[in-house]
Amino acid sequence: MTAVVKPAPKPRHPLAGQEMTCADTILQVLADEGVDTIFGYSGGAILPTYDAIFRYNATHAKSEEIRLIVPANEQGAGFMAAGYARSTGKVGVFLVTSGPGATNSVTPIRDCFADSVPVVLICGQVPRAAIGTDAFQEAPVFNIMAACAKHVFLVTDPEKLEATFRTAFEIARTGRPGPVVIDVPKDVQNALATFQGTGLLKLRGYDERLEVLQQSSLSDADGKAFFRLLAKSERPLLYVGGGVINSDASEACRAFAERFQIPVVSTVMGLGAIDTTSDLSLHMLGMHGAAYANYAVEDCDFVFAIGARFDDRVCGKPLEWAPHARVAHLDIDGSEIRKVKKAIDWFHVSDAKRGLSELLRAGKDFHKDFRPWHEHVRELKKRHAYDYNRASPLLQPQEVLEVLSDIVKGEAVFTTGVGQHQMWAAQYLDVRHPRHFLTSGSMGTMGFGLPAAIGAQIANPGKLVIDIDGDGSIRMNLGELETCTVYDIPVKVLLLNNLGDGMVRQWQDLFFSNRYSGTDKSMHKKDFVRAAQADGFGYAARVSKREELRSVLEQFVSFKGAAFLEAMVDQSAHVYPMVGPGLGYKEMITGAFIPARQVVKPDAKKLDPSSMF
Ligand SMILES: Cc1ncc(C[n+]2csc(CCOP(=O)(O)OP(=O)(O)O)c2C)c(N)n1
Ligand SMILES: [Mg+2]
Repeated sequence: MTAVVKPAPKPRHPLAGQEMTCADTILQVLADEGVDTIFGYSGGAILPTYDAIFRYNATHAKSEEIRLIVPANEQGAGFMAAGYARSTGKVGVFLVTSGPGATNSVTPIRDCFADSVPVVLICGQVPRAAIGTDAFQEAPVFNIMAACAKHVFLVTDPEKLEATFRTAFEIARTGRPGPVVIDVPKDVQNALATFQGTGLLKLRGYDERLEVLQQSSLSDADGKAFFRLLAKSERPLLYVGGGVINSDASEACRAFAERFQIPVVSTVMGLGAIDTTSDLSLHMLGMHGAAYANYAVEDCDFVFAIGARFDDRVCGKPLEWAPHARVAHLDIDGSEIRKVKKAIDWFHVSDAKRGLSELLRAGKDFHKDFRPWHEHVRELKKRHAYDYNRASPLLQPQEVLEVLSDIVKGEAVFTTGVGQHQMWAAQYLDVRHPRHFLTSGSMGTMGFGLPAAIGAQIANPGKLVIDIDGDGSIRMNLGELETCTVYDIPVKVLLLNNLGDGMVRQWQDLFFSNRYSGTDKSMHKKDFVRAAQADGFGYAARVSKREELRSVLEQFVSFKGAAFLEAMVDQSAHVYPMVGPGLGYKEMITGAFIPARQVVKPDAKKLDPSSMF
């Protein structure tokens, strides 16, 4: 049993000492935590808390209201909360009922865990006395979520509910961020308890690890060792991941790259950590990364991984990855060190922002001229740039994104579905700022784009938010189109329709001799434009002609409300470059339009069947 920690002396909460229902306490803690929006769907076991939202808003000024956004499906609520959190760094909140409400939330919880996104999910649960009886709408939330969340609480003692909620926010945002689930039986929501206004649960293990992390600082010896490695290097590279964005270390990362003049490759999660249009940016590495980024990894002699975890989409063959390089690793999570890439020459466990600032200080007298290496990577960038079939009469998905990027010039928050369109979005959109490219990176969850865009738009009312979606992905949460118009959320949805599950077809083309099992969508009847119109979109259009592309895209992004544009694109386009699953960068294929250093033919036999993921 966890004890409640004695609160540190702070100004007394105006409501401290009052008796209130736990449902009202939940609302008050959310308000104290700065929550301005709850995404959620109601139901029997969570009704007391929904009622508390109504009463809270009825008794508070408009400016203090906690907005409730009701999705079409709880999965949508989870991705809205995730979009809110990813685009701001603040904790996103979603609120669902027991049983099916909770199980519909499993996917976004796992998705948030896999991408280290801070959200709190509040689930109603059947009353305490009914737990374990297979009661109506009962699901073993604790057991299910324990496998997917950073932490799960089942509140059985009303006196501990308040501290549990405050602790949940603390856990979600501290250390390596992640999702926290709180399961609250209905009778606990109705129970009375004394409001304290402060106080956290003591969590042995977590608190201690956090303390160590907060105390950790770069020793002189470690600082010197790092710069000895850099001094020996002629061809250094920064490999930047989502951890840089999560710890708001983008500025420190840019300063570090500039100060020591080190080129930067980024994971899909790290896009925007440094401006992708800057000279030092070598864009994305990995399975569908830039050929020049992957060649730079092949050629470098020192890699500094920051907030990145050598995921299989980057490092399918750890032994062959960066074969000539010494490797340094800075990460907030000690369990990531040597998890995949075993040969690590230097590491430091710390928040990326702090670690980078300390390294900058430690290297204040360091000078080395890497100009020959810059010359080399500049040449790589020029020779092996992203490219596609520009001669085709059919609209190419890449050109749609290229023109869009030229119109918005990096001043938009993008979300994506999952598939080819996601990878083309990562490749062809300029991402100039952190938290401006929101995608389901680790889980690769189709259906993420539209609800994530809604959440990001709510968190950033003044910004242009554009969901780049696929015809397969958008169908998974198509009900959320109506959520845009019900709440007048002016997101822009750009659907790259290639009539099917393009990414799966690409793998079937390359590795399964064009057998389109389960991916032939020629039977489809869906008219997406009419669907958007039916859901109240004031702008819903389709484009398939090159001559109209730019003007239609301009109208689309400048439309004042929610806008939907379907671009009918070449179904046969493939995403290149491609490093096949489980293969090394030597096996990278660049397709017909990107010059390769050496010609590699796709060879299904080379694939290790055990790593066909
Ligand atoms: C929920 C879910 N189911 C299945 C998959 C496997 N999958 C990955 S990409 C893809 C096809 C996506 O199709 P679409 O959204 O049209 O994107 P495209 O590749 O055509 O651009 C599938 C089925 C997934 N990533 N997520
Ligand atoms: Mg598609």
